[in-house]
Amino acid sequence: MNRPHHTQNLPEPSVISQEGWHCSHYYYSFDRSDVRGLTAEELAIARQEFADVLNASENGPERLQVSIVSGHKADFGLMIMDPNPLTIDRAHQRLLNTRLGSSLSSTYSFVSVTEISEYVPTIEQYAARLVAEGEDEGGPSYEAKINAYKQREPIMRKQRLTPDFPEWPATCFYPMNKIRLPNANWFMMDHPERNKLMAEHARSGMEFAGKVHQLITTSVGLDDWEWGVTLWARNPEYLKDIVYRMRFDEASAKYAEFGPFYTSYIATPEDVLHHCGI
Ligand code: 76R
Repeated sequence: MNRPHHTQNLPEPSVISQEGWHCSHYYYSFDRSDVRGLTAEELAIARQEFADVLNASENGPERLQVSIVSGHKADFGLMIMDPNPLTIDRAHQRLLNTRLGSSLSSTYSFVSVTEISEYVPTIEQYAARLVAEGEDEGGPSYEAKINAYKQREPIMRKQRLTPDFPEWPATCFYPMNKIRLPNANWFMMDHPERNKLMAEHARSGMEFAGKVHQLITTSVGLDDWEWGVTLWARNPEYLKDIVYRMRFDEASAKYAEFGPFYTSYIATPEDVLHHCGI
């Protein structure tokens, strides 16, 4: 059969990411009055079911992280990643269908996907940047930096598209936009200008190496904000430090606006139940 010319090199229609993963953040609170209506036996079964659904399962998503939320925005949160957005949503639905599901209210969710930012330099761009910063092209220090970047690049690529969750106790999620005001419109600036601001941003981020990991997921066209920022920190004080530091970067100071912040602590499903007294 002759296919129309314009569809010839197109991929098959699919919900699966072609590169990277889907990523959703879910937040829930317990309705205690509902839980109190359960007998001790029902509660034991319900608790077990809650833990089973959230502990890694064979047909479950590639990544699922549970955390206890600080403050009254939620009791706990899930961050779930998978190539298939329906596998992610299925984990959320399975939780709602457990015995404790009817005692849960969903307080917030955020849908996004991973990608390699357009501001991550290619090896060539990285080389040009080194020369612009005064490195002697072809010199030993230049060569050493290029080689280090060549080794780092595939690891960073994997970490951005299909990340492993860091084993640090504190995490913070918030959505953000780049503003579109007549006197400060991120999307009206040309690429080199945005690139310069993002390079400044990346430098201040790198000052937190070993203290903070970041995952920027994109939600343009998918949710109410343009990006989701997930931070993991060796200690929660670094969350405050990094976000404060970045407020002074022009990319944030002039162009960013932020949604609600959800600060939480990595936990097992059993920890969540114990912590919440369920
Ligand atoms: O991806 C990379 O590591 C390369 C450099 C880099 C890019 C391209 C980088 C580094 N970021 C990039 C893009 Mn970031 N980032 C944020 C926030 O609170 C605020 O003021 C802003 C929220 C934080 C805390 C943070 C941290 N970053 C982006 C983008 C744009 C995506 C696009 O347009 O494609 C946004 C919205 C954004 C926001 N960033 C870093 C950090 C940290 C800690 C780093 C250092 C990299 C590392 O150590 O892994």
